[in-house]
Amino acid sequence: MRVFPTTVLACALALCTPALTIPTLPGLRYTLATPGPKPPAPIGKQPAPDPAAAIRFTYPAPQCALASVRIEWRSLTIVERTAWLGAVKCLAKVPHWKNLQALGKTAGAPPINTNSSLFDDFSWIHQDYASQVHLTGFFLTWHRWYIANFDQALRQYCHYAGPTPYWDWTKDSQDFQNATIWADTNPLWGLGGFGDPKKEYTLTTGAFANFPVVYPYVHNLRRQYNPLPFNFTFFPAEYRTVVPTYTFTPKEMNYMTENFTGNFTSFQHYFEKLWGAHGSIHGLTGGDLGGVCAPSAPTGVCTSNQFSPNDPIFFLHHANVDRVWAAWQRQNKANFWAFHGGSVASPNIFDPNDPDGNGVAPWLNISSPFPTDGILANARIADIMDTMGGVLCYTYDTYAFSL
Ligand SMILES: *[C@@H]1O[C@H](CO)[C@@H](O)[C@H](O)[C@H]1NC(C)=O
Ligand SMILES: *[C@@H]1O[C@H](CO)[C@@H](O)[C@H](O)[C@H]1NC(C)=O
Ligand SMILES: *[C@@H]1O[C@H](CO)[C@@H](O)[C@H](O)[C@H]1NC(C)=O
Ligand SMILES: *[C@@H]1O[C@H](CO)[C@@H](O)[C@H](O)[C@H]1NC(C)=O
Ligand SMILES: *[C@@H]1O[C@H](CO)[C@@H](O)[C@H](O)[C@H]1NC(C)=O
Ligand SMILES: *[C@@H]1O[C@H](CO)[C@@H](O)[C@H](O)[C@H]1NC(C)=O
Ligand SMILES: [Cu+2]
Repeated sequence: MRVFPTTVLACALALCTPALTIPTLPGLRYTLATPGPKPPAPIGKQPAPDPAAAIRFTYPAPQCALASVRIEWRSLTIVERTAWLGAVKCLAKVPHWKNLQALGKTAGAPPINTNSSLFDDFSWIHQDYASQVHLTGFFLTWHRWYIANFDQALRQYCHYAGPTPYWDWTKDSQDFQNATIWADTNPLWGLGGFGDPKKEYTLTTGAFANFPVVYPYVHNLRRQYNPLPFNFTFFPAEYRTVVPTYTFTPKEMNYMTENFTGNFTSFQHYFEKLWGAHGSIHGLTGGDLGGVCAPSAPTGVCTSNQFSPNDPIFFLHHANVDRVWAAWQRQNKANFWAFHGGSVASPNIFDPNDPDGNGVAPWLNISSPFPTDGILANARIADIMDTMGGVLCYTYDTYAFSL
């Protein structure tokens, strides 16, 4: 249900000036205004914006008196859905950012394709930094910053002024294949369904029908439902039979947000472990979101499986990952500023209680700067811990989970 007037929703990130009070959010179990103690060390002034960056935020951030409200995709109006999908397609026409730098150097990342778009650049930096931003202290933190930058790019380059959407996949946990998220095939306001089996599962419905992407090779966007994404030899036998839809039910999200108190490492690890909720959404959706190449892909180009942001639904998926983290942060004061993590991925990826589950030394800390590849705006972990402070100014319409 939509509960906020459009004028409030249209108040884009960093553009809010009116000193209105935040409305009471129905279904909200947590208190927004009590983020608990600030981090122990003062974080000082905001870093200067990088003049070479493509994406710009206002530094220092304005006081977050009125946060923009992120809304579930299916609660957006048709006009808002059309505008968001149009803005993403616009970003795919904005030329490649020429100052993009290959700083991440994850093995297998494809070379930069200069005949591409700013949209493709976002997909590329995820591949370039894949080994630094997964299974490390940068998983939740960097992805929060990454999707905020994508959102800002839609506003900065494509004049998007509507709410930032998220995909509450708990609502689709009963029957993922035939979920309502896939049901809208309208070319203007639909996300489309799964791809056409006769065309290697290329998407032929919705706004992204035949949507061209360039990584890891030039192809059109694919989605191929895969009910058992962990049933292959990479996984130890005990994980191959995990039923993915059980990992992202409302009950599971309540379990996650109500446990792991003060323990950022164990919370993130439970969420990000390869057979967990985050991975299940990638794997079940398959195709580009699952990091899977088509059988007809040229030999030798599929050296990375980290091109999942090719599918714009990535940004709706990760906004919900972000929402679950934000819900956990709001559950207990001990959670709000909790951060711990390494810069190198844990070697024990199949340990269900891996104490190194979010990385090993060299350690990250609350002042660690995000990797940007020269395209994202500069910020440090401390600047994004509070979605309504630092450089951010947003909240979610609800932090509750229900079918
Ligand atoms: C550039 O990319 C577009 C879209 O992928 C493609 O249609 C076009 O042929 C490419 N041009 C060159 C010179 O590669
Ligand atoms: C879900 O959709 C698929 C493909 O359209 C269909 O084959 C299948 O029978 C449906 N399953 C259910 C439970 O409705
Ligand atoms: C998992 O994969 C194996 C090997 O391909 C297959 O024999 C088995 O039937 C699969 N399990 C399920 C539940 O489909
Ligand atoms: C974990 O979550 C469950 C269900 O949400 C709750 O009943 C339980 O008390 C929690 N456990 C701890 C140790 O907080
Ligand atoms: C967090 O939980 C993990 C796994 O249960 C445990 O090994 C670790 O000691 C905990 N860390 C803290 C700081 O309590
Ligand atoms: C925090 O981590 C960064 C690297 O991410 C490092 O350069 C810095 O020295 C660390 N600061 C402290 C206080 O340990
Ligand atoms: Cu990622």
